[in-house]
Amino acid sequence: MASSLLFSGKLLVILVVLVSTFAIGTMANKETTNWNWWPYRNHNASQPKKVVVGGSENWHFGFNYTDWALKNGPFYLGDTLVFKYDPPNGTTTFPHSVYLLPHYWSFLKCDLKWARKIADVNQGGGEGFEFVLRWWQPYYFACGERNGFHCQNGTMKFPVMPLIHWD
Ligand SMILES: [Cu+2]
Repeated sequence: MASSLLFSGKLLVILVVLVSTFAIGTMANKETTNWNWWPYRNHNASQPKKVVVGGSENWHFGFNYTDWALKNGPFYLGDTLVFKYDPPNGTTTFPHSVYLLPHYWSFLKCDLKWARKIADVNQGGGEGFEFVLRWWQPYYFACGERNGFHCQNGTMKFPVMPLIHWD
């Protein structure tokens, strides 16, 4: 009887240690995601940054931009997203563009009906098209070409919820 009490005591200690380790791990992970329910965060580098969407991949068909945004966020108010894509020419078979979709449902469906075009097929050349995250709101970016086909089948879409600098 005494030994089994001792045993369950030990088990409890192990459980507590395991659970707290897990909790710390989860909190650490949260720091790297874009989807923090609390918009304020301590942040040393308060200079707005300029980020090329997709990094060296730029803005093209078939790259997972939602995944890219999750891994490269969080983004902050005042940050600039740069969309780079070739304007149409003799060799470019698939021109691109940038649209803002109005809400999560249209984002899921790649429904362009109420979307706002923010950059046409020619604006991604050179230094690229720059978009500043000015408002504290979710942004749903998508390529609008081929009536949503690039968005749906080419995964040319991603959400951004900018955070607010606390310092
Ligand atoms: Cu496209």
